Amino acid sequence: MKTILLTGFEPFGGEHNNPSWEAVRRLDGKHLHDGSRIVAALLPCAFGAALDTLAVKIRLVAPDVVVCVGQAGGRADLTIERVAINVDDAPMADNAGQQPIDAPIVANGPVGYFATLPIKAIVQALHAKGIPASVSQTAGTYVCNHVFYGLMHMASSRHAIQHAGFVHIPYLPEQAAAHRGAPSMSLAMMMDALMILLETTISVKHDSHVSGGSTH
Ligand code: PCA
Repeated sequence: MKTILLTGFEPFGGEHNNPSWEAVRRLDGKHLHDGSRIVAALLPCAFGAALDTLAVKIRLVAPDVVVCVGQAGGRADLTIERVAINVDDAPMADNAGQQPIDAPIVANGPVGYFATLPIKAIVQALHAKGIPASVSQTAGTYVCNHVFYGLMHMASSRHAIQHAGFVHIPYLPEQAAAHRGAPSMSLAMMMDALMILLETTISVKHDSHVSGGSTH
């Protein structure tokens, strides 16, 4: 039985809600098939503060698995992030009014970290349930990548964390209605997808050797 820390973000960029928190908060206290328990936490959409909050939660919850979830408006499917990079380059101010440009997240830290989730097996498990999903080769350079990199940096020295990674999810239908032509996914499907992702993470011993790559 494991403890899973699952985080979502507060709304940003003028949105009224953030699908990541809407989905994650509804999974708080839920159990996986083996009895592992989910603990949900909300992160501010702010450089620095988001990682401070995550660090406090990790200390309090002592999780075996940490998965952070964020909104990627415009993406059409659930994207399992492969790699976090050591740079903040914000295309817009965060919720605290900060807009770092080309700043390292961890001074002298490694250029990048790979997620320690079975990203290919997760995509396969989601497809098997009819849920659109793919591996993503970039989590961007905004607050989500910042949190992903900071999480992997913490996990690299906290060996109790067996798996850690990041997932981007599309807009909710009600958000897409305000962004003409933008793709969306229902809240129920997002919640199912996150449960499948976690079940796969704790049950798969070796990730699938299938391509999740792209040419761009
Ligand atoms: N998405 C943003 C930050 C918070 C969120 O939900 C991002 O992709 O960086």
